Amino acid sequence: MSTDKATRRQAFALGAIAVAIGIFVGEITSNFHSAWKTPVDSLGNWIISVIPHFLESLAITLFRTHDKGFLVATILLVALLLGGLAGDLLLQGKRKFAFAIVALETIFGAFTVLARPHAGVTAIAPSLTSGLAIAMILYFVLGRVKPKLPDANSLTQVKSRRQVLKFAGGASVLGGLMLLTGQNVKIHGLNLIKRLAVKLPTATHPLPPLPVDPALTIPGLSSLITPNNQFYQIDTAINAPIIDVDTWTLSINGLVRNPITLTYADLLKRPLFELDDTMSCVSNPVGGNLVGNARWLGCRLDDLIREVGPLSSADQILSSSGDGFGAGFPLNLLDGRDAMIAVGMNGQPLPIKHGFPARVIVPGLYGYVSATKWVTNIELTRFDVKQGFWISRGWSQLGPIKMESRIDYPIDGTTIPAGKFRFAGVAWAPLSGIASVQLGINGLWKDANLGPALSGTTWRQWWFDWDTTAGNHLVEVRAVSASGELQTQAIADVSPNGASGWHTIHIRCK
Ligand SMILES: Nc1nc2c(c(=O)[nH]1)N[C@H]1C(S)=C(S)[C@@H](COP(=O)(O)O)O[C@H]1N2
Ligand SMILES: [Mo]
Repeated sequence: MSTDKATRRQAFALGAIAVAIGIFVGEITSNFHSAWKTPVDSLGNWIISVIPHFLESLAITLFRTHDKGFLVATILLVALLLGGLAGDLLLQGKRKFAFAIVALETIFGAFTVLARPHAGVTAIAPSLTSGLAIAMILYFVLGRVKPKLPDANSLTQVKSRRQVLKFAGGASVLGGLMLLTGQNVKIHGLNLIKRLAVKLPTATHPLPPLPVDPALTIPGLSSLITPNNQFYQIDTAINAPIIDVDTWTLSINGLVRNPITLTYADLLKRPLFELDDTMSCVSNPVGGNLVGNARWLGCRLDDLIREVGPLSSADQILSSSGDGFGAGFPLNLLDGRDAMIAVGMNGQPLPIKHGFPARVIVPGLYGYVSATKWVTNIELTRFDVKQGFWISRGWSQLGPIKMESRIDYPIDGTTIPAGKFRFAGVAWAPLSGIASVQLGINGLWKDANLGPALSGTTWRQWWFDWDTTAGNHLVEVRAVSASGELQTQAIADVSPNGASGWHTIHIRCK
C-alpha cells in the first residue's frame, strides 16, 4: 500500500472519529438540561416527522420494531462518512470545504432541534458543542498538515497520526462510557429513584388474586399475565422520556366547561381500580407478538371526563404525551367500559418504557388510538379538527381490536414427534370475551381446552392434546366470541385497521 493511500485512509478514519467524539460531546452536553436534546435524537425525530408515509411504512414493515434503531444507525453512519470526507478534504488542503461540511452538519442538527415543538434557543447547545468539538479535533490534528503528499516527512506524520488515532479511539470509548453513565445515572437517576420510591395505593375493590397459570405446566404457552419486562413496546420517540413525577401534570381541557390539571398525587388520591386487559398493537400481524396481557391499576377515565363537563360539540378524546404523539377515540366509547388513566402495571408503578407516570388504557381499542404513554394532556375535541399521530399516516380513525387467536406451540415449520402432542396458544375477542377456541389439523376441527377468563377484554389460553400421525400437517386455529361470532377467515393486512385471518402453521411429525 502506498503511503499516500495509507495517509488518506487515516485522515478519513480520523475525520470519522472526530465526528464520533463530537456526537458523544453532544450527548453529554444534552444531560445538563432536561430540555436540551442531542442532535442525533432531534434529527431522528425530525426525519420521522417529515418522512413520506410510504417510506415510513416500508421501514416499519422491513424492520418491525427495530425501525428506530435502523434510523439512528443510518444517521450515525452518514455523519461518520461526512466526517471522513471532511478529514480527507483537509488532508488535500481543501480546508474551506472540510469545515463547511462540519458547519452544515452543525447547523442542520441545530435546525432539527429548533424544529421540535417548544424548543428554546438554548436547546441547540448540544449541537453547538458537538460541532465545535468536531471542528477543533479536525483543526488541531489534520488542519495544519501541509497539502501535497507524500514525501519523506509525511511518514513521520503518519506515525504521529497513528498515535492520534489510538488516542482518539480511547477517547471514543471513554466518551461512550461517559455517555452511558451520564444519560442513565447522573441526570435521570433522580427521576428513576423517584419512581422506585413511589408507593401505589391499593384499589378500592381489588380484583381476586390471579388463578394458577396453566402456562406453568404447559410447554410453550404464553403466560396468563405478560411480565412487564416481556411486554411489547411501541414508541414513536427514540428514547422513552424519564419524567420527574414531582413536576409532571395531566391537564384535561378543550371543549369542556371546567378544565382541570392533576398532579401525580391528585391521581393517586382518587379511587383506584384494577383492570385485567389485553392490549394489542394494530401492527400485530396474525400470529404476531405485539400483544400482551396485564393487570392495570388506575382511576376511571369516564369519571374524570364527567368532571370536566364536555360540551355537546366534542366528539373525540385526544390524549397526547408532549413528544408529538397523540391518540384519539370517540367520546361515546366511554360507554361504561373500564377505560382508565393507568398508574400501575402488574403490581408496579408503570415502567418507564410503558408510560410512567401515567398512560391511558381503553379496553377494546388498539394502542395507537388510545393508549398514550407519558400522557400529559387530554383534550376534548372534534375528529374534523384534530387527529392522533397515526391517522394522517394512513391508519384508520377507529381502532377496535379485532378478534384473534394464535398458536404459540409448536412453532411454524418445526418437527414434532408423532403421537400425542399438546398444542397451545392464546385467543382474544374484546369486549365480549372468548367462548371457544377450535384447533384444525388438515381441515378437521376440534374444540380446545380453555384457560381462565379474567375479563371480556383479556386473552384466554387454550390447549389441546392431538394424536398426530407421521407426515406434514397444516395446523390452524380460530375462535368464537362470547357473543357467538366466529373469528373471520378473511385475511386482512395490519394496515389500515388491524390484521385478520386464521393463524396457520405447517409442521412435520415423525
Ligand atoms: N407517547 C406514546 N404513547 C404511545 C405510543 C407512542 O408511540 N408514544 N404508541 C402507542 C401504540 S401504537 C401502542 S400499540 C401502545 C404500546 O404500548 P406499550 O409500548 O406499553 O406496549 O402504546 C401507544 N402509546
Ligand atoms: Mo400500536
